[in-house]
Amino acid sequence: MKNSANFLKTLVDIECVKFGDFTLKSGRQSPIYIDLRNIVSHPAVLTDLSYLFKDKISNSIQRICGVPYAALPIATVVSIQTGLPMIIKRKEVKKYGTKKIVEGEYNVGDKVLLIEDVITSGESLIETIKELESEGLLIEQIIVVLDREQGGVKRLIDKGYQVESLFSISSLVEVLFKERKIDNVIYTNVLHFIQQNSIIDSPLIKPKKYLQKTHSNKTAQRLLEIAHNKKSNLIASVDLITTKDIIELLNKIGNDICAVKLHIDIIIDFTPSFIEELLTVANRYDFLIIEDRKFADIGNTQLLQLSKGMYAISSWADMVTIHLIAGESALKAIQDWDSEKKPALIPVIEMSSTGALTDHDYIEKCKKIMYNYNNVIGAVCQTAELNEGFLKFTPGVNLASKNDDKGQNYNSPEYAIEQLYSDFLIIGRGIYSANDPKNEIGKYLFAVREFNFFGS
Ligand code: BMP
Repeated sequence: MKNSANFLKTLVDIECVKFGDFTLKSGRQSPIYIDLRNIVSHPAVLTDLSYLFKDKISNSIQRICGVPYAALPIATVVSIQTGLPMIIKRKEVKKYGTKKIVEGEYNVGDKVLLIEDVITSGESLIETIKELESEGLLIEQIIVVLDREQGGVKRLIDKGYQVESLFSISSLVEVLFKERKIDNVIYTNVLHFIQQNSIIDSPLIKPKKYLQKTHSNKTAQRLLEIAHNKKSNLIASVDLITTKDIIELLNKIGNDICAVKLHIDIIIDFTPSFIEELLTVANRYDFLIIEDRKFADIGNTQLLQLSKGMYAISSWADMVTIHLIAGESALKAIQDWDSEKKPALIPVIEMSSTGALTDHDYIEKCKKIMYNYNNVIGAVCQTAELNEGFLKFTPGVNLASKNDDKGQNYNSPEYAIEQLYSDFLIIGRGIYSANDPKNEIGKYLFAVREFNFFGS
């Protein structure tokens, strides 16, 4: 028997689940299309499915019935697998002969397991239930293969039925994402779609989040204070290549950001005097500095890269990014480093780009390592969930675009805060490429302030 992850991957292979841009019956656009009817042509998949059902069926069940038509073959294999007899509910009442609505043998009072392939609003299940009940059958249990998370399950539970689903769309995409069957863009698009289309009690409606006020790390505490004072959790990623452009931009948007993120090594006219200018603007407008160096080497080399060379990063950066690819020793070397000025660390544990290799296992390994170090204040990530107190920094935020042509993927500020639970939004081209960056950053500020994210 295959496991659930393999089963879900197969659903994509046999095109029962497709990703793209689909127009639904309702006229709405959807990034996912589900039609399990194709399963009927794949006996091995049907057999796998029957195993998944087998464990869930309660002992009291006496008859199995599938909602016509899609669930009929599923009910059949489950019946064969369990030895429980099946009945069929007709879709249309026969106009001749017995005029029966339910075919097969049953007795009034028999306890029925009702099977459905996909549940949306629950409408067709309710219809079937009514007809079975009018024949004197008792609906003991309902199992659906896939819950579209649009209120159907809740509706039936509210009516007193025992309903469960083998999978939900969220669990489906979660598994496919972890298994690298879909990328981050598809994953977030589908989650977004489910959230937008859920009617009642979607598991994706998460409790409201506020930006925390305190932190045990001094730099993180300072960052949080600035964010709360300015009511801005925006970090400008100023990926400009001349010192003049960088300083000019910071003079325009300095009051609206809590930090600037730089790639110091892309500046073509760098001299140490730039650092003095940078620190002066940072002081003037009160924001912190992140150098997005993404260290990724053995401990000893990292210490040299941090402190030496013409950039001498550790002498001016409040925070630096680091990859944990070299393992825990890279963090330990920085923690044990006897230096007066040590930037706080923000490991990059999940990347925003299409095809990023930062899969679930990698993220989990990174988290396990980084939680042991108090100079690690959080992580750069997208969907990863961090332990309480660790700050989530999310790049790939843009109001105007969904992606660029070089693999970058974007989410809106709303989505980053409400769905990804980000603490700090990192915005690059969305601001610095705008015709009027000051005006543009106002739109991002408006979006984040709308949530009362900073409390009252
Ligand atoms: P932009 O908003 O222009 O796409 O810029 C995003 C910035 O965030 C870039 O400086 C990039 O290096 C950085 N970044 C990212 O985009 N994705 C990641 O996963 C990690 C990053 O540091």
